[in-house]
Amino acid sequence: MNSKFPVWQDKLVKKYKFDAPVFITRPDLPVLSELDGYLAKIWSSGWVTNNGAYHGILENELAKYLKVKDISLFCNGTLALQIGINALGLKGEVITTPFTFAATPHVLYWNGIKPVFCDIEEDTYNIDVNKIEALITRETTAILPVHVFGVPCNVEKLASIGRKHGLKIVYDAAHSFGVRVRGVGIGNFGDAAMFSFHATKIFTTIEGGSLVCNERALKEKVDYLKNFGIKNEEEVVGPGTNAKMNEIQAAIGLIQLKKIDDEIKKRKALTGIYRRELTNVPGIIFSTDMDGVEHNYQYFVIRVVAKDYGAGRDALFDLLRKMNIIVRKYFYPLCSHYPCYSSLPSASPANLPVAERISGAVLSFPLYGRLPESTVKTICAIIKDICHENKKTG
Ligand code: T4K
Repeated sequence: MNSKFPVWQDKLVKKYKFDAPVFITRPDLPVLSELDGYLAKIWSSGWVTNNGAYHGILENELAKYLKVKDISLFCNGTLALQIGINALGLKGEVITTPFTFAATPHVLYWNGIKPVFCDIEEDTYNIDVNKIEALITRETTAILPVHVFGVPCNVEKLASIGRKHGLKIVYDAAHSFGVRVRGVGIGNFGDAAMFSFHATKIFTTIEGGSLVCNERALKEKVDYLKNFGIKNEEEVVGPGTNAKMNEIQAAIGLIQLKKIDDEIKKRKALTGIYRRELTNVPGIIFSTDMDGVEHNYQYFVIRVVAKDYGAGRDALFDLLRKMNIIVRKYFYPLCSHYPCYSSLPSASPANLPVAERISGAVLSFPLYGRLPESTVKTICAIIKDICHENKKTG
């Protein structure tokens, strides 16, 4: 425990400790009986994967919900992005953010592409559009921005940089299911966009993911590549892999889709409680809704400013963990710190001052539809009490 927290911490732990861990997320799984009808149909058809009936229905339903022309389904988001990048023929260098999950730079690595890390914006934590152009070289083929925590990137500026320099834009939209910018589904921006359907995401097929391609020819290609490159029984168009979504995943997706608006509504209400309760707590910073954006409330993330809160992020993390609140340091460490990337020139901390500072200060809090309001209120009371004790004890 950080020495900034003296003996009063034991009192707080005794007062507030939860009996069971409170996780940052929990999947809103369907009641088992809801699956029965779907499973019976899958069993009786004997068609369990490779473009089955539910797979087709889910593609159509998701395209409607996400307000995109069409969509391709995958066994996870990482392979969706990896295949999309492959299908676009990207090579050389791709500019991306270090403030993301490991999968983002890894999909570049698996395509033989060098990630070039760009610093992030102070307020959105997304790639800093004003720092991208300085990183463009003759080797640059694309930009891979992430809508971090579901907060949209500056899509207009990214599109104009892409046009000006002839670069593709591929979005890692893993966190952004259902987000709309001025009524436009977020998947419509860029050449392609990936949504993750992992168990930790607001819309889940347990493992799963999707790619929105903004050209029909690209969708056709990724659909072949996720199925070994097979076009038909006698034609293989390229060295594909196996990244298909199966029928059980698709059936779960169809059930989940019926509940998604309700899940977002509940998360919005809980986010409102966090925001109301934590306003005016010194040293606790969090984002608010953006004008013209329909948010999905995938995560609730705070930033701790140690000099104002009285202690830093790591001390708060340790104390909350003692209380069985399983907060997460998304995203720490930065991807640029991983041994596989740290020797890249762009990974130098001196090039990424904002990302370095923010990564050392962020903390993700429990947020999911069936999280009780009372738990959120208790967590906020704890954050305030800790601040109060910090001030008292100096
Ligand atoms: N790009 C970005 C920006 C991403 O954030 C991700 C994934 C991807 C790409 C790749 O998409 P996928 O290939 O995964 O579709 C988790 C997820 O595994 C990962 O999907 C996600 N991002 C990342 C942000 O979070 P971990 O290692 O933090 O997960 P884990 O196992 O610690 O789970 C977090 C919490 O979720 C647990 O404390 C409790 C809860 N949980 C988790 C699982 C697996 C459950 O309640 N039930 C579960 O089954 O990575």
